[in-house]
Amino acid sequence: MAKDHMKLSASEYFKNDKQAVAVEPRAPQVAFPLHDHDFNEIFVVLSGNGWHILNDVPHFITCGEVFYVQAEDRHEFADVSDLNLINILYRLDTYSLKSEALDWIVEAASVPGTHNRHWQITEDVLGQVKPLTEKMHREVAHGDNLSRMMAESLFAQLCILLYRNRFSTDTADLPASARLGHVLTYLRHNCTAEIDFDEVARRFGYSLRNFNRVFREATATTPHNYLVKLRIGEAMRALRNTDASITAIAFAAGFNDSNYFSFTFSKLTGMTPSEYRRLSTVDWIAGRDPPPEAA
Ligand code: RM4
Ligand code: NI
Repeated sequence: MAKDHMKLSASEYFKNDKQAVAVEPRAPQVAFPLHDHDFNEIFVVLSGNGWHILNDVPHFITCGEVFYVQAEDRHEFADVSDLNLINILYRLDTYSLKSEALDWIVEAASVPGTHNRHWQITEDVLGQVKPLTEKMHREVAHGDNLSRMMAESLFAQLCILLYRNRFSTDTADLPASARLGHVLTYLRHNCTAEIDFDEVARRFGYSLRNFNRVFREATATTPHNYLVKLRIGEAMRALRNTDASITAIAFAAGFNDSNYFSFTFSKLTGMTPSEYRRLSTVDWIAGRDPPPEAA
């Protein structure tokens, strides 16, 4: 059952008909109801956390995560906490300086799977993204032809930067500030396994205290709460896509007690796992905005 959703139009966000790129800093990104667009988006999370639900699939997102969202994708932001992101909007019909890196991003996104339109960049790359997008933002504001070209070329650079850094590298030689992104990737890919944070901190070169502090500053949550949300996200996907038993799903998601799983699940979503399973749309997040009026 398709749920009502808004359709955002380029005319509201692009300065003029010719412009191919728009920059929307979201500091904060507030909860934003289900919508699609007639333009595409690439957004980068700068800090904080929240749920990003993309085509009905919930992702608990934090700092350094990059999402590529196509015009016809339906998505929303919910249950956000100090979520801070930069959203780059673009459209292909007027984009004259098209770069190959964008083609690769688009191509990767067309391969089915959770990680193909979603990846992690490290703090040092984030440090390069910020000035680039700020500059883009200033150029976009002018609206003349040269600024438009400049904005497009900066956008090409951004695509190259994001694409070049989407695959994990060896973390051993990275400075401390650049390691957190790898921790987050590691947790996302291993969240269903048993995780010992002492060991994770050590593995990525932090003392436990320093680890907790750095983690909190970047994500506005604790490592433990982050892990629980990742596991709940896994369980939600399994509840929607399989008919495995709740107990089996709880264990597969990394919980070792199915009562504790159901308790945590209900606390977070306001409904039991089986109630959630029966829902065909994502009405579950406490405090989410009511669906928009149909246009
Ligand atoms: C919203 C949110 C949406 C985007 C619009 C333009 O705050 O970031 O994803 O489509 O802005
Ligand atoms: Ni959007």
